[in-house]
Amino acid sequence: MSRPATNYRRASPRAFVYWAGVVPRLALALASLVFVAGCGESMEPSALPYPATALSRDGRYRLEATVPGGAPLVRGVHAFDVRVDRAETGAPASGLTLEATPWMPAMGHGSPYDGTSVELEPGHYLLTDVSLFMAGVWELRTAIGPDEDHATLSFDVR
Ligand SMILES: [Cu+2]
Repeated sequence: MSRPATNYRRASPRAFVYWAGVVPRLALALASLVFVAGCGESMEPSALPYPATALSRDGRYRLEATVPGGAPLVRGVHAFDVRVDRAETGAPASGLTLEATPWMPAMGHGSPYDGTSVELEPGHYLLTDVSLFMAGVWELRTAIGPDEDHATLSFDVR
């Protein structure tokens, strides 16, 4: 037995109710996707101060970091100019070793640090080959030897 054609007419109000519920949810999901994809490309000024500064965890050192070319940083491999002063006296802190771990806090991942740290002049260090491969906020988590102190410098990457 074939079904009466009226079945189709009865089905359509239900189909309308179904789509009326689904379409706004799809639109919302799509809109949030666009927002997530777009926020890294934003050309709005960064909320983070530049040059980046930090006081070390144990309060020994004050750090200031810049990148040739200045802010905003673009995705890629960077060399960081880091000036380290003794917090108490403001004198350049020489003879330190700096080791940086790039970290993206919002996404919980880092990037391998293959670079080196050299002291160019007293208290002025160069960290080479720091890979910041995504747009967003990156931390440069820096271990400072030989005192085993730490400092975190934050950068906005476009
Ligand atoms: Cu990431």
